[in-house]
Amino acid sequence: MKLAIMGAMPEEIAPILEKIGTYTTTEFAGNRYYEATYNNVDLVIAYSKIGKVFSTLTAATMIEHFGAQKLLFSGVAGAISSELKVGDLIVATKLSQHDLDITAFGHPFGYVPEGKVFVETDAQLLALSKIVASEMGLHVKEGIIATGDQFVANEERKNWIGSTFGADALEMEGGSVAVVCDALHVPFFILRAISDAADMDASFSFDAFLESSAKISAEFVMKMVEKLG
Ligand code: 3QA
Repeated sequence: MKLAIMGAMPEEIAPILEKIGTYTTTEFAGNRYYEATYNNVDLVIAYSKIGKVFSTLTAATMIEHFGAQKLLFSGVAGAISSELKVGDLIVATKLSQHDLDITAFGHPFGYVPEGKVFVETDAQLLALSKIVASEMGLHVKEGIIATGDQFVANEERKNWIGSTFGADALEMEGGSVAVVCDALHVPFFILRAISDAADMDASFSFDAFLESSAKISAEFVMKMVEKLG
């Protein structure tokens, strides 16, 4: 089985590469892809660069060029739900694109013809994450993640995303990765550790906690990889 592990920023995959130790590096379409075998699982690992377009390119490349059969995303997110504090983990049950807007034609936010507002994640990977969470003695929230090409640092925008999509957290890649995996029938899993609250202090909180939260997410994902072997 070949498994893809992706992040958006270098910091999001650094702890994973460190844990794996040795890997080969291949350049493809403007990104570096790292390949290794870990616990009998063939891995392809990459960070996409920030946003929906780059993450779409990377997810599609991992599947179509590198042959990944499952995909796990590890990274950080801004919290919408007041339950979520810096360092807390959230697993997406489904994802939407909060900046996709053809409402002028009477469609709901996040919808385009032949698409869907929400893309659901894989039930088996979700179930596996529950086992890993209990083994690690961690509380992992399951919830809706909203994705858009915006770093949200605004209470009003954050609350709008929360009420429009019922979202618990927001970020900039999960929703596009979900579309790719859904279309290509590749089971996928989106995990994020909170780095900020998407409010006026978000950029400071993000800078302070990117590394530590990315590490929390990466450690959890690697425990899942161990179970998939
Ligand atoms: C933010 C990263 C992008 O990949 C999405 C982090 C955490 N908090 C968020 C928020 N709004 C939207 N997304 C997030 N990731 C990129 S901008 C910082 C770039 O620094 C999730 C996320 N509030 C580069 C240094 O100049």
